[in-house]
Amino acid sequence: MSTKLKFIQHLEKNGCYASVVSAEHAAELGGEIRALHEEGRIDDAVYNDYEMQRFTPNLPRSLPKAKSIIVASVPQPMIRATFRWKGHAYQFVVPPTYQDNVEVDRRIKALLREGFGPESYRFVRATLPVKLLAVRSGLALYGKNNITYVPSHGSFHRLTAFYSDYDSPIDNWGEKKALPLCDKCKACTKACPTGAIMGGRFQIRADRCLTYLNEKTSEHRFPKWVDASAHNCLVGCMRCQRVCPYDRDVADRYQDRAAFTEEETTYLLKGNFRGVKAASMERKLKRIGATLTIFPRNLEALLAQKRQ
Ligand code: B12
Ligand code: SF4
Ligand code: SF4
Repeated sequence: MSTKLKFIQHLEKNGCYASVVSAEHAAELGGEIRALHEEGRIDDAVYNDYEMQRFTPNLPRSLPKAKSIIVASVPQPMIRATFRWKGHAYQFVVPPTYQDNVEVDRRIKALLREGFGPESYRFVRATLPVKLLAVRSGLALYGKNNITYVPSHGSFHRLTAFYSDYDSPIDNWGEKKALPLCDKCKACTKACPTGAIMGGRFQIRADRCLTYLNEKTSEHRFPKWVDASAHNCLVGCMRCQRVCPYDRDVADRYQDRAAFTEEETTYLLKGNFRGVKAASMERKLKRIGATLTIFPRNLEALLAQKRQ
């Protein structure tokens, strides 16, 4: 784990973790992901869907002389929402990290300002492959499910990063490391409903990950090879985290944030969202970290299991 600079201690006192590396590593982070794509280890479809500037990072125009990158981890629970449908109430889950991204960034920026006290530095949000950054900075470890883990919160945390003009005396850059138990454990490989986590290769097949499929807009139907029993969240998937021994202590961290009436559930199952009603539903969905774009497909898939 990272050496404890004063601002890092301040974040820890407030329940978050952080580490810092030299801004010179930004290009390296992007280069590593691009190299995997060039080797054919990231499917073109996944790469192109998520590429954007995070895999070819540039120092921000507003801070061209950034000296460091600060990466932070904020604990997050699963979000639960209740849907009333045909006289029953069903609870469906949205995994950690779908919600509150803006609030998380604001909170970390505020904690950084407090942590540095009178030394006033600038913090500009960095678009980077943040798991790789977190692991190479010593903040987190990779699980074989390719999600990152931090002490106390397991994989239930959101990562965010900022470029800064803070010239850190420490550059926590190191090699990638996996969780100690991953060597022998096969729990996530067995639990993955789509075969995305493979024996013999650490890097997952992201194009097979259920999350990749159910984050797409609803007109993209699920491929035939996805079993109807695979679906387990309103968006995303919790199977490989639920079985992980490092998530044992956080597995019951839920927040109940919304309840949808019979009428609202029927509306979400109809699709073709427009007008004032769509706008107000979008606002309600935002509270649980979801958007209208994934309806009706994902809700249909979950409710279909209840009918069986
Ligand atoms: C694209 C993306 C996806 C894609 C592709 C995921 C993937 N694994 O590539 C899809 C849609 C599938 C996805 C799914 C999910 N995602 Co996502 N996703 C991203 C995004 C935008 C970029 C990730 C990326 O860089 N992928 C490229 C691949 C190649 O990088 P990588 O997974 O880190 O791969 C490394 C390992 O394979 C490792 N490795 C390879 N071999 C070996 C060998 C050893 C020994 C070791 C130690 C390591 C190692 O090296 C690779 C990098 O070089 C980030 C946000 C961001 N800005 O970074 C969020 C992000 C990674 N996602 C996140 C989350 C939470 C998820 C889900 C868990 C959501 C869910 N519950 O449904 C799932 C998990 C799927 C999974 N098992 O990985 C969080 C992760 C938080 C955390 N705790 O780690 C992020 C950081 C968003 C956020 N800000 O919180 N995601
Ligand atoms: S379930 Fe086992 S193999 Fe998978 S990430 Fe957790 S410890 Fe590693
Ligand atoms: S999120 Fe689900 S589909 Fe994706 S790797 Fe984990 S268990 Fe497999």
